[in-house]
Amino acid sequence: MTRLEQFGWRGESAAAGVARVVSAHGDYYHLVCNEAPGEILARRKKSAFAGKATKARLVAGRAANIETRARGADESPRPITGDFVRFRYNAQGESMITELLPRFSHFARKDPTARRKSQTLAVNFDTLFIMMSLNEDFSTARIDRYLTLAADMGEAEAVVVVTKVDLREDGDDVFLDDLRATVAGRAPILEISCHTGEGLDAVRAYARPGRTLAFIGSSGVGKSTLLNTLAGEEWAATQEIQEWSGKGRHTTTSRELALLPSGAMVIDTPGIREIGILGEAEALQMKGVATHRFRK
Ligand SMILES: Nc1nc2c(ncn2[C@@H]2O[C@H](COP(=O)(O)OP(=O)(O)O)[C@@H](O)[C@H]2O)c(=O)[nH]1
Ligand SMILES: [Mg+2]
Repeated sequence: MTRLEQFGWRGESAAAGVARVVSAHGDYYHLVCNEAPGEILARRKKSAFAGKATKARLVAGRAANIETRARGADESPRPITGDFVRFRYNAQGESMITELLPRFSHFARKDPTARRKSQTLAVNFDTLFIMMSLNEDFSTARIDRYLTLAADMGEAEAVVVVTKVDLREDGDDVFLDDLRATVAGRAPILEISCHTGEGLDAVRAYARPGRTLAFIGSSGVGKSTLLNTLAGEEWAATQEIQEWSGKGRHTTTSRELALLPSGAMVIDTPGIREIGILGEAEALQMKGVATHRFRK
């Protein structure tokens, strides 16, 4: 198996000049490819991605004008974490990304800042884990909206993951039953706890070699904890040390693609505060039901 295939590539086996983005930092990217071991540093070729750059300059310049330009604009034509790209390898220094390859799956939300532009959260994943914790964060309406957005995400399956079930209390069955009725056949529902290990075998069944999982959900639901759990304690410890020394790449301030010992990959996304379609309050009012759970 080539290095790129290890990272989920399903095209021509000996592909040259193709890479996968494992992290993105503005114009700079970390890539994995068949040309070199480890990660290589690459830059976007300016002329190949000119549209977006022009737009970005306009945003900085004239905010009023951009409203009209941004509306209806394409979803990010720039590569993001998880993307496959064509690139020119440079063994001596920085390589150059020349083309974004088609995405087989894509999950986007509407921009919460009302510019009506959608924001791409994850691409090229096989399984989308829509995560929500069994505490104050619990909202059946929100999961409903995620599933609506996921309906046209491409060649991938959605899985609803209820986290922190170790915090289960009497009466929570009402909320879980409501969730089951709403999800009804659109996706499996896993109930997990990284603290007790409950339900983790079901998660591991998705973490097969060459498969990419994307974790989405509000900040604090336990996405990074699940990644650390799947990756193993040793891996997590290494990450912490790297973070401490300033070299860490898994702080989830941006999206990162991590290769697990099982051979699967995880795209951990930063927390999502707001997700498009309908405002949370509106959705609750429309349904006329208390889908939120409040403690104390
Ligand atoms: N009780 C409980 N707490 C958890 C569990 N998983 C994560 N947490 C806690 O939830 C908090 C947020 O977790 P984190 O993984 O950073 O969430 P993220 O923002 O989605 O990445 C941390 O304090 C975790 O220790 C769990 O299974 N049970
Ligand atoms: Mg996190």
